[in-house]
Amino acid sequence: MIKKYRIGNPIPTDSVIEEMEITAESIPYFIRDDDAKSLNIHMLKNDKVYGLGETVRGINKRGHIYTGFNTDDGLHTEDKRSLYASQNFFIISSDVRKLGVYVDTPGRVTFDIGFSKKDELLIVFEDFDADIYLIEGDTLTGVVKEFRHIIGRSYIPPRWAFGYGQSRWGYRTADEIREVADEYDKAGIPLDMIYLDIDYMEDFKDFTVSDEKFPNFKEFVNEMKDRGIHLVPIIDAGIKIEEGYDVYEEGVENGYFCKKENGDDLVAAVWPGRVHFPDFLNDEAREWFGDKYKVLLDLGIDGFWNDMNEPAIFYTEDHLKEVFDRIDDYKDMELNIYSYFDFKELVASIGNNESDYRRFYHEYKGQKIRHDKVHNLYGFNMTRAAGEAFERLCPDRRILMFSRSSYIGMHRYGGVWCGDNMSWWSHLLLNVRQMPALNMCGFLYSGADIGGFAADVTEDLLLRWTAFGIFTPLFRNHSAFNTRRQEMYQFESKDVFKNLVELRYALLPYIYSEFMKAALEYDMLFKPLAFEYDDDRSLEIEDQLLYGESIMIAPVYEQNVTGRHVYLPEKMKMIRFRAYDDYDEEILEKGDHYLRADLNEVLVFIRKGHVLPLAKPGMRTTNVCSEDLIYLCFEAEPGSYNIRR
Ligand code: MIG
Repeated sequence: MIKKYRIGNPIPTDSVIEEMEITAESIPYFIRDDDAKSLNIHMLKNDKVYGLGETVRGINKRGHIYTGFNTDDGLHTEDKRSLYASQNFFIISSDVRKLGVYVDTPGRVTFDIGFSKKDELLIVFEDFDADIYLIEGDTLTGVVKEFRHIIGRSYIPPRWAFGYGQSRWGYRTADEIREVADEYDKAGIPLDMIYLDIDYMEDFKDFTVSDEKFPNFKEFVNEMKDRGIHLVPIIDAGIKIEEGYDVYEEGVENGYFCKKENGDDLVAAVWPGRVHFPDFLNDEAREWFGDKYKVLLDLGIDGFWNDMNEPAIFYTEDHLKEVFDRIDDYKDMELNIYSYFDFKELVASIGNNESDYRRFYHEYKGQKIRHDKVHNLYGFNMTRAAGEAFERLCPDRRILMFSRSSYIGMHRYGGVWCGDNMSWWSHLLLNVRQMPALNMCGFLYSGADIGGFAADVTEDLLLRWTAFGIFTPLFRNHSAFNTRRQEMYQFESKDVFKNLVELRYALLPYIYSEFMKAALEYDMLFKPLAFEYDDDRSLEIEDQLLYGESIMIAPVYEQNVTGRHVYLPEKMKMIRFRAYDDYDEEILEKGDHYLRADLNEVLVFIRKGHVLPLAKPGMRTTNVCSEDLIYLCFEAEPGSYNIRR
């Protein structure tokens, strides 16, 4: 059962699409404190808390404090409270109750989940205006499904977007892209996508392509498409201030950019230098910006990733000026231990400074609203601009779209990637733990930068991360320009990478079917064990996941090991894959096992009464056919598996 309550006078977010009556009574279970602008709920000793989407730490969120305030922070350490997304839905769960809570508020909100007091979950609002949805159900999956119904169906990408994609910040020319495709083909490693980072643009201007670096872009897109490879360009939020640049000029002329208090367009700086930010919250501006994607669609592009849409800010012109004014004070000063830190802090304060979010306004639903009040909706509405435009421009085609920043509601228009992680083993594990939480909030087409974005990857980390990445719908290897090259063909074990990616392609009928079921039935693709098993051990497993209806996975996320402990909540059939057509099978009893999983091996466990179909892989998703499948079964008939095409 789901009920909607209201606090104050919330700004609508459009995250919930179902019309619901507001319940007149006060919010049950919670203690409301109007002075502290908080809601407080007591947690039972064995309550677990699941959800909150893309955040740090474990599957069970208890014991940390999280802030819903979208932040461009490239260092995802466990002390962090905010990352790029605000996905304010969680479930408090024990054998006594399963209570889903969606806190719908577009501004800053903090979830203190047993951080200050171990048995209290305290929600503190910056503005005490919010819609609160409470969902009581018998099962975790039931609660999730009810929630997902009211926020609408999750985005479904084109089928080819379930292939493998190579990306890197720093592919500067068409020839470099050709080389990536050639090397993958030479190594026999399947590939469907190559991503274009900001390097493809002319001076980092959205919807332009550098003629010098990518001459005859349209032909190039076609040439790659003939090879079965989709080019997927990045789009940034900031629009370069430059006379003669149509996007800039139209935006200024029509008043489509975010404005300061005095009505001037806000001037900030990001990659292109000085920029304006489109007001994606303004219906007209959103439509205008969405139509711009047509420039690239017309060149044959059919997928995009939206970046820097928290929005990330290197500095605003006004704040920079204030900093320069204050720097003068330090000129004649000898920097002692205090002033040294103050000075450093002062200079560092120009980037992603929260005070900048109070310097500009949106025209949202007929009202002028200061940015910080609706901050978490910015990336959502950038992606919505694109999604709504695709519906207008090419209603019969699916376009690939995923974003860095997000809010619930955006899941209807695109997926997410988890931003700038590091080539760290702990971030592989974080990737594992974020997936089910993202799924709960509706974000099905998601994944992290496989191998890690920043820092230098090692071959074994990339192998292990790939062995998990073959299960994430968004399966993309991405890295920053100043790191060790991270394409699979750069490493010695090309054949192992080939086997892993081929296994992904062999799994495509299953992955696609399970993704479609999750989308159409408002279900999750990745589930913590606790969602289907209620024995004490299952409730605490943080490094194994159920994946679709048939299997459990247990990724290896530690260096220098040749196996791992796996807990089986029931009897299952283990498949130890070395390749799609080379594997060991063994039926294992419920309980604890230490299982070998070498660098070239992937552990999959078929659940009782279930079937795992496998196709013959191909170099592109289009070569993988959903007919003539091999069926790996555990006490089930092959015909019982329902393939979705
Ligand atoms: O400030 O476009 O998260 O994936 O490679 C960095 C360059 C801007 C951040 C994205 C990353 C991308 C990078 N971008």
